[in-house]
Amino acid sequence: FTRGHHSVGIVGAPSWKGQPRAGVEEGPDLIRGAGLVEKLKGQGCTVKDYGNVPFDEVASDEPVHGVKRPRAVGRANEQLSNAVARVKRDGHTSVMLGGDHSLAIGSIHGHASCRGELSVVWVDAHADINTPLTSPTGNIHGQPMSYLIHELHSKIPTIPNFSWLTPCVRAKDLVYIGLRDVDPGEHFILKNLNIKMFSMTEVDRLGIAKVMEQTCDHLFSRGKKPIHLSYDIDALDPSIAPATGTPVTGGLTYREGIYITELICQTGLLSAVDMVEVNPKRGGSDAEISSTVTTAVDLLLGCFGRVREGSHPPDYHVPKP
Ligand code: HAR
Ligand code: MN
Ligand code: MN
Repeated sequence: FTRGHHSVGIVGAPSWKGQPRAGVEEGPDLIRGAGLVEKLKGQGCTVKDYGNVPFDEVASDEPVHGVKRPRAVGRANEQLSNAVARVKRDGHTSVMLGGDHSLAIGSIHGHASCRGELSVVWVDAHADINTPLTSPTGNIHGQPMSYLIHELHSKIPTIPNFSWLTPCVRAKDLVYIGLRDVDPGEHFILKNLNIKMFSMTEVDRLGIAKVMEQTCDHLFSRGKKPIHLSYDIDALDPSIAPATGTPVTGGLTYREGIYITELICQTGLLSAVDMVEVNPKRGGSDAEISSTVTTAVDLLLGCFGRVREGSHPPDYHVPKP
């Protein structure tokens, strides 16, 4: 009863194989354990939890073109794409809880398979647009956007278990917010494809309100498409969200992070959200873990109508004495 009624479908994606650090597969259950479903219901949402995707085991998975664990990540994303497509077919806004950010491949593909052309808002310290051949690490969580962008299709080599995947996002339909750790190959791609980006420098220069205004102007200039918000918790400053695999100093404040979700919610076009890279094993204390998880939950609540001024049901009456 805050900003209209939202119907939310939750998909857990407990996989870590797009990067080397154990623990990120605990993200989905941790975020649920912090009361996500109850809190969404408490703000007037209808919620269906589809549970965790039962990812297949992959026996042997040697690197290909430098890409690490390609078969497991490819198969997991195929399964996740099908799970997200089901949530969209059922008429919900999809919430994918990661897991590492390689899972955006399946989440965005499954979303696009039902809704067609999308706008993608990628909130992250990193651009995650390395191709397998520009990647300095071989970790697929640094590569998902390169697999999804039409304009990069010819630069992607054949990788086992990715043959199901076809590009589904146009470079002009992608906006980055929060960047502050971008590799040379990624920077070349961003500039070459003229991809809209608001690095932390632009957040400092413009303020988050103008960043969101310009994000909406850019995305809506060629018509309104369903929005896929892919939120990497490491976009936030490590002082608020320290429990993550690759923290980078100088990030978004809690308030900037929340403001992004409030504005995306207000567009009325939010159709799918990813919340990824929460890793309790990277937290230095219980307080660091809980600050990270609580922030992830608060960002999701902001996506679905929570406003900081407060709210009340339409039939509210002040009790008479
Ligand atoms: N750019 C680096 C790479 O390609 C690091 C990317 C990593 N980390 C993330 N993604 N959490 O947002 O490996
Ligand atoms: Mn990321
Ligand atoms: Mn990141």
